[in-house]
Amino acid sequence: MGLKDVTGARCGNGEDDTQAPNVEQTTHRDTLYGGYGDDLITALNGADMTGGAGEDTFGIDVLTRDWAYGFEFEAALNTDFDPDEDSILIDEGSLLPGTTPQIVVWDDGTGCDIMTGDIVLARVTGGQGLTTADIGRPPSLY
Ligand SMILES: [Ca+2]
Ligand SMILES: [Ca+2]
Repeated sequence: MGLKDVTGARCGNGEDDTQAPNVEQTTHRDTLYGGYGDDLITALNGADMTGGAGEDTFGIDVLTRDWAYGFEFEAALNTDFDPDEDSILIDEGSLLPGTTPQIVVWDDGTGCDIMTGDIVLARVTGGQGLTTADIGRPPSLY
């Protein structure tokens, strides 16, 4: 949770456009916990996700039109990805046009970032063995 500046906004303030508009957006970051059993957990515009036991599916969805409006979002965080059980889906519409998801393994080898262009969509603890082929890309998660 935090306050985000809205960048790129233009406000009419006379002929002097050097004064930054005083606009803020409050974003609420959810914490999602699956617990026992096989869960589908979807983060919309960033959330903290823990699947717990079972074969969990983690959905990543970012509304790219919100980026276009200048909003920024923290990457989704998956705290307990288990490659033997769990899977990841990224809403196709969350990818920047013309890009495919890229995997960047963390320096300490304990996880990875899933990128679209130079934007981190998700940080996946335990995802260091992921490949692009492991990530499902449905046209919509809803
Ligand atoms: Ca679970
Ligand atoms: Ca699990």
